[in-house]
Amino acid sequence: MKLYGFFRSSTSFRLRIAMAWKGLPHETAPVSLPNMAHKEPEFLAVNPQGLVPALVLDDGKVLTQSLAMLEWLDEKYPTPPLMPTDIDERWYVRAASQIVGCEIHPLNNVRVLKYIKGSLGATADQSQAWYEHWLAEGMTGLERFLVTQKRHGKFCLGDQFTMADVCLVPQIYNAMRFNCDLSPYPTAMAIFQNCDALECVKTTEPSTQPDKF
Ligand SMILES: N[C@@H](CCC(=O)N[C@@H](CS)C(=O)NCC(=O)O)C(=O)O
Repeated sequence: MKLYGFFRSSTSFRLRIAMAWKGLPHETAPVSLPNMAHKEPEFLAVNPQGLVPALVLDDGKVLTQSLAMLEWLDEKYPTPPLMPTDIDERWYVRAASQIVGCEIHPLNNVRVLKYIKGSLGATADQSQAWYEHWLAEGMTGLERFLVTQKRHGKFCLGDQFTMADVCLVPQIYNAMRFNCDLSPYPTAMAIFQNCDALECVKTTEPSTQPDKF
């Protein structure tokens, strides 16, 4: 398998964590977002949407969209799992994953920040304020979700490492890079610290990647 990604892309980081968790060997193919390599014909031939990550399977099939990819990996390689078996718990893990994947990440993506700065003329401070606002909205929602659901433990779902944790970790790395105040989210941050100690995170975090700069 060949994973196309970028070292500090949080959706690429999700895939790296999941593949390391499952011990799946793969080739890494860096795609430079600052150099717009994701819009070059070579990469568009892999993912016509022009976004990372993309996973090329050994039979040539291409998987895109990180949340769908994580579930595919879990169905194809079920051990160790990233999803619980109980349907209520599966809902819970998907809901927590989607708070990050649908409520935070899409609003703070590279192309969104570029658009508000480039086409709409926002200053660097305004762009930072945008990032912090949507991060806070999403993280407040996630913190409340974790606290009121009362299902968390060492990880989002008790002591079981799941897709929800796979989504949480890269988002926190990203928020730290943007110097966001994460103190209002003690539950999520305690979970993050536990995840950050895992080998599958330590060996895949952005600074370990060959394309880091
Ligand atoms: N919903 C997609 C989002 C993919 C995505 O937006 N990837 C970012 C990197 S984290 C990207 O390729 N950005 C390029 C750009 O915004 O131009 C997924 O979960 O895979």
